[in-house]
Amino acid sequence: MIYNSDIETMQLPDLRKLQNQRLQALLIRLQQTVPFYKNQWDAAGIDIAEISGVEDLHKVPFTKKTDLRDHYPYGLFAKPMGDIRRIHASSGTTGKPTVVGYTQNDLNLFDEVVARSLCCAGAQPEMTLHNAYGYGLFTGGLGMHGGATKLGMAVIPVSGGMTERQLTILQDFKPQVICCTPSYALTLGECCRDRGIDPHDLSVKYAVLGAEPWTEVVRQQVEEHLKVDAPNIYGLSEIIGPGVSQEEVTEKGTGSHIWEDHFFPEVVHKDTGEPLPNGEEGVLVFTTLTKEAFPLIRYWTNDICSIYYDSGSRRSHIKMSTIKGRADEMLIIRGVNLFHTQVEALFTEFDEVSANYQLLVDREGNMDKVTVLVEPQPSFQDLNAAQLATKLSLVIKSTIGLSMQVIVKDPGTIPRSEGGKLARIVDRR
Ligand code: DLL
Repeated sequence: MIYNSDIETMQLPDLRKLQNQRLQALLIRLQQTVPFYKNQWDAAGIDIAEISGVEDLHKVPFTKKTDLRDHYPYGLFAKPMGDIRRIHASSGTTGKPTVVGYTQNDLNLFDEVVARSLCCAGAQPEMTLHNAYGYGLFTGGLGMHGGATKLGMAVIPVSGGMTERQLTILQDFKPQVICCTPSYALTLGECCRDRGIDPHDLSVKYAVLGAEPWTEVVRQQVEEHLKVDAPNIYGLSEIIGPGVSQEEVTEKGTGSHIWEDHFFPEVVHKDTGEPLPNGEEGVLVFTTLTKEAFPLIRYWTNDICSIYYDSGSRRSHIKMSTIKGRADEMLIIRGVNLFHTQVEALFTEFDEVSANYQLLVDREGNMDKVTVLVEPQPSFQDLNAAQLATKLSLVIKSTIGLSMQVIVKDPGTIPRSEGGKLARIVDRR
């Protein structure tokens, strides 16, 4: 089902016209209401009258996370506090959180894009959603909740964690859809297996997974353990929360549609900031075209992916590839750039390896070194751990170009997600 067919299948020229109108109105509004933008544009010698459409956006400076920090908490809001109806925040790894605000219209927009996303993921009105994203300052829980309600679903607001209780609810409340992080879906799948719960007895058909980078390796294991289809949902608090883009359940593996009538994407070179042609990998940058309280112009997400149109798709909106990782979390090991998803992706060749793994980064003398901890699938009981470690290490070396020690651990010993995002890298330098 397509939630908003007129918009989601709109032909590109019409979509551009809509984006351009929205962009011009936004620039004028921001120049009048947010001193940061006026100052930034004045300093760069930008006359917004000359930005006639999205194709001119590349002339405008980026907005970066540091700009948000510098104006903590409300300095970039374009509406007075009296118009704000909700505040969320994302906890940065360092320093103050990033604070975002929503007017009632923004919350309606949030509901709309999440409703679109849920439909795109296979959900339908009258289905029940087991919502295991965290409720609170994180946008996942309340964001999915609002969109599901708007779609006409019944929402079970389980939130993250308390896995035993989640299993009881999954068995007894009979939801057709679950949403959580991919790493938590792995945890739930494993716990079902360990407790002898037959996934065929569960009613869940769709798992809408996102909030952290993941690959086909995790998808395959979640789909197998829970007997679901598991499409990807992407988003970030600064842009709105979940529902910035969504993978269509019948087009898995081809990328996620960005709802570009509201969130205009660009991909730029990670070092130079130069716009890159569609299909090339770089940093994803968004301009929010319709948000009222906290609009962002050319926001540098730090997420690495590519964007492209897919003429074979039911919807017209541009797609983004899966996120390889965040530019600011990329490891540089002996001169080689490394994202943990690159290692994860290699596990597809090894049926005996589970999706539970961790990268340890250490420094020995002047040399950085990565150790890969993996767990075998419990079903492979007579596995030769030393042989597996050697094979994996060889594939890593030949594909990524780095020598890494691989250690095969006992099943159940590598940390699991307990409800939220899982840190796959432990940097001990
Ligand atoms: O994670 C919003 C969200 C909630 C998305 C639920 C999907 C589902 P933040 O906490 O602000 O917001 O974190 C945003 O998480 O910039 C990416 O680095 C990463 N991320 C989010 N979704 C995906 C995904 C929410 N599907 C940051 N794949 C983003 C890879 C993702 N990374």
